[in-house]
Amino acid sequence: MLRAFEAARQAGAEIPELVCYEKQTDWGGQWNYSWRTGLDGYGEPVPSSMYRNLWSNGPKEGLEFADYSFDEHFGRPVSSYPPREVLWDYIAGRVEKSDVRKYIRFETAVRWVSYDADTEQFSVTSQTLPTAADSTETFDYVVVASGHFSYPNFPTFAGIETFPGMLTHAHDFRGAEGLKDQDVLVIGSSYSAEDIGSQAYKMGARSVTASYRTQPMGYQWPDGFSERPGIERFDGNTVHFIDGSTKDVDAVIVCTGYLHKYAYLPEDLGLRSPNNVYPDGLYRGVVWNDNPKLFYVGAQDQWFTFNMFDAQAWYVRDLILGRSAMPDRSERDASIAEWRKRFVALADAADEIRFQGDYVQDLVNLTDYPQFDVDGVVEIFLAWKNDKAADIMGYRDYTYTSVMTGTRSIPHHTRWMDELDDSLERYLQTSG
Ligand code: NA7
Repeated sequence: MLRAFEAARQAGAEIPELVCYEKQTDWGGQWNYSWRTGLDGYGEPVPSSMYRNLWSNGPKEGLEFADYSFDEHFGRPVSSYPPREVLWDYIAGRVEKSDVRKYIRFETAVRWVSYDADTEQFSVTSQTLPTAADSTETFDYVVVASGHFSYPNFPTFAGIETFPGMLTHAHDFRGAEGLKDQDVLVIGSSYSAEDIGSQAYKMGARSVTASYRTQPMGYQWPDGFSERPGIERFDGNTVHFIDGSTKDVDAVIVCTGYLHKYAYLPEDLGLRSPNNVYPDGLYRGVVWNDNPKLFYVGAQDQWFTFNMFDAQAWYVRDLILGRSAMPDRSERDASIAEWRKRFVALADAADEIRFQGDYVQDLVNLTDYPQFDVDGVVEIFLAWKNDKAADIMGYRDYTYTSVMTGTRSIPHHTRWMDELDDSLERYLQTSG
């Protein structure tokens, strides 16, 4: 969002006063890894769900910024699935270059936002964590960009209260090294279960069992990795599945997703939605329909990530600057209804990828965000899905071609399965 305004400012536009509140000590959001879980040093909930050995699970060619390529950042081709520290470095390089740190108040938590219909302004009460100093300031617009993968959706299961082994949610999972020689259960069948289960396997778990509620992931898992249906109950460390089978496990990682929760927003401003690609109540996916001075950036579940957030931010910026007109309520309602109609008809992930491509293209067309080959990115994601289906433990060794630069990525010097050092320094070595 700051980068969007800064791009306009650098092109000669007058931009409004900007304040960005950031609870953490540095930028990067999810990519800003913290070893802490639960509460941080100030007693605040730790927002990031990042784990040490996470590598991107989608090709970087799908998320590349249109105005800051990986080539520009690294000065040479790199592989398609960078580890988290490398991706953080890329994000940070771009904002560093655009000089937006000055707008950010780090270690400052927003406590409450309220809207006054008479003054048509928001009051934002925040607290500077190191000093506990409070302040309340007023703003014409508020953009919610605090993400929706911070508050775990943590269901209960019969008997889990006496499970004797390690039990955690994906949100609090920090690394799989401790799972070596363990029998591991992951609950869920989406990206967290897939990736944490794979990490456990990579780090030498004796067995990995994934329990699905609706549909198995269905990959060709290696020996020792299997999928089972839902859980009927736990009995000590024995898991009973609804098909009557049982499995003794040492560790349980609950990968059941996240809640849209915005602790600083009142009921009438807070988005409540399942995790999906078109949450209801947001015009063009970003404008809070009940109060179009409030915006959400990044509220969708996503394939496109960084470049979609960019397209959203550029559009929100243009609405705030008055470059784009805010449609009236009936026009917004009609637009939401049309996109939601398409959304509910989506049959599978490939459909969702194409849908999200159309959504990103729609936003790019409305702004001066650099046009890029969105259909080409859709094709990359569809190829990625096939590559995963063919080789779930090896897909991160595959390479793709950037639609931004035409650069073909290079294979990492070491296969993902064999690479135990996730550091930036190691990544940038030219040989293994
Ligand atoms: P997701 O993608 O929201 O998936 C949540 C998963 O948890 C999904 O498989 C759900 O099964 C499952 N789930 C939810 N509640 C339950 C219960 N009560 N019992 C069993 N299973 C349940 O979250 P992730 O953490 O995997 O991914 C989040 C993001 O991280 C993702 O978008 C990527 O960007 C990375 P369902 O299929 O609904 O039955």
